[in-house]
Amino acid sequence: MTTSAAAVQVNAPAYVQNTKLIAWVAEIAALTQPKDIVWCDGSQDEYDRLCKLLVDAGSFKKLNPELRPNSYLAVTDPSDVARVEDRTFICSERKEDAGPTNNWCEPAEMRAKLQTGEAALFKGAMKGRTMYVVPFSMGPLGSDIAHIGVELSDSAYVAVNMKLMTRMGKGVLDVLGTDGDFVPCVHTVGAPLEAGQADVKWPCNPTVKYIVHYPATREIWSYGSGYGGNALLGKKCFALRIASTMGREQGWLAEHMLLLGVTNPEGKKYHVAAAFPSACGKTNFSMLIPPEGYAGWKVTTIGDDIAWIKPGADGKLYAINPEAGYFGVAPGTNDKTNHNCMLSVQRDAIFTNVALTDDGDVWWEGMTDTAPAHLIDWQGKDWTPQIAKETGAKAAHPNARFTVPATNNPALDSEWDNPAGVAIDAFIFGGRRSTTVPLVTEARDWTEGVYMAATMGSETTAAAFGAQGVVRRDPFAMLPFAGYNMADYFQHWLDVGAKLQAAGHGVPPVYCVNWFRKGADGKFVWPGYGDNMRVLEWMLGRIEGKAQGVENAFGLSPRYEDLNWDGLDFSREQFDSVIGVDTASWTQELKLHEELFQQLSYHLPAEMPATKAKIEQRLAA
Ligand code: SAT
Ligand code: MN
Repeated sequence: MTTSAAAVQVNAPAYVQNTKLIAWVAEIAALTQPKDIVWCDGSQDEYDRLCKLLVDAGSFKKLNPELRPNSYLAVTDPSDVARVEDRTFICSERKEDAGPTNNWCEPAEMRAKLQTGEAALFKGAMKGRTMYVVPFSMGPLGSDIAHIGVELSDSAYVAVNMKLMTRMGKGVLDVLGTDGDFVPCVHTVGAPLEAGQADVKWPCNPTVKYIVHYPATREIWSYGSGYGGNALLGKKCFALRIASTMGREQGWLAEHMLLLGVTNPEGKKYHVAAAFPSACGKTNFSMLIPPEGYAGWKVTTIGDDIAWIKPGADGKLYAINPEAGYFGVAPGTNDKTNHNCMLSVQRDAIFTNVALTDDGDVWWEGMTDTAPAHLIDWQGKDWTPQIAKETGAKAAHPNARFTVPATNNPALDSEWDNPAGVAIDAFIFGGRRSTTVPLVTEARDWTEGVYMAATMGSETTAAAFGAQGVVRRDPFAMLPFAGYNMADYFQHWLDVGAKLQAAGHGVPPVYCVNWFRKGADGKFVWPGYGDNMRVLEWMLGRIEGKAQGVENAFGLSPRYEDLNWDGLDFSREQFDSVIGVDTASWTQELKLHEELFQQLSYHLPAEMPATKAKIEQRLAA
């Protein structure tokens, strides 16, 4: 420990009573050597002060307050635009416990690299920067389902985003008390400043990134990136990777799912949890506006990305949204695809990597039918429709995001902040597949539902670094987010269902959906967005015992006459092209399921190959 490190004042405010927290802050400060430490109280004053600091540093641009009140634009380093899955590690004691779908490194080896070794990356990593202490609650303060984390970060951008994305600040420390437990999250942009060295607008480490989880000690260490899930550690790192391991031990589920409420014209309300990979429309689905012909129906948002789900004493599964804001994909969002979202981001928003208009507002591809005549693109260059045509330059990065508090959403569900959560009536799993997978299929039982979720495939998107549009298996939409062996994760889902059923309770029905089948012209056949209500209505009809369907090899799907077509011109032929289970395609598809099972052979539940065998038999029949 150097003398300069020892000189950093921890400066805990008097209201901080948790001795473990104070000691840990001191320890991390000694390691990372920030120039000072700021404890975030979560107040509006603090938010405004930090935003001003970011504006003064050139990291934020304040948007025109008349067009976009209380909102900012940040643009990142081109190397730092998405989650880095190949730099994400699950450091369990045993490699098998991380499983073949995660990167693994022995904890001691990783600790040497990050903390203890001669050239450990976190040593002095915060030099010349302020370390923010960001206490946050994932879930309503004091909820039985909620958990507390504290993120130490040298990024003011992270601190202000955490204020929007979580319940952040002093209230959390009150709940933490003198001896409460928290998940320690350490984050640095990995760009220490030497004395006199000028800062850049988006500090990060362009070449070295580590997103590291130690499930045994429930720690998160993130180095080198300032972006999204790499840096806002409450989100994927805690609420999915660490929480999934907690849920496995404690009998609950941490899922990459939106949560919505849907109320029918009779006033009966249902709650649905739906898993889709990143950038496959969870935010849009959670804010759906029922189409024409659906008078009296209402969809309300509880969450748009993550659900924590616990079995209650009554045998129902209760879910909360651990987050308090939305970090959603901007491109493609418009008044038609997601009107509620457009209203949500009308003010109080932080935009990252979208384009700037000449009048100080934001724009992204798909926001309006016609692009503005001139923009500054996300890389700070002049952009015109002509330049775009000639060079293919995007005004906004395809993974450009908005951060906005949930309370801005006009469709926010009245129960969204209920500490008890909402009882789940149905699960949906959906991928992005231009072929093969039908619009909607009901699983015949829980095991078949787990199989559908486990074998889900999806075409990759810009939400993660790497090639796009490639089909990969994304079990439960959790491929990048499961904190332990994926095969054990399947088993955990089977166990949760088995336990409920053994106690004489029912389990929610499980559906597999695919909004993304394409026609011969390469265009999506299903209109999607608001029209997804038709599929939702069919599911609720099934729950109520009113709606019909027919069995196919995969499960049970509606016929044309089983869906409500009021207000939509969609032919029987079009429907056939999105609902069919084609034998040749499914024979091929099952080979990919088999590949997944080969990969996950260690601890793979026997129910998985058994269910596959049944599908094969039905296909052959
Ligand atoms: O960057 S995030 O991980 O928060 C967004 C996503 O990929 O879902
Ligand atoms: Mn997500």
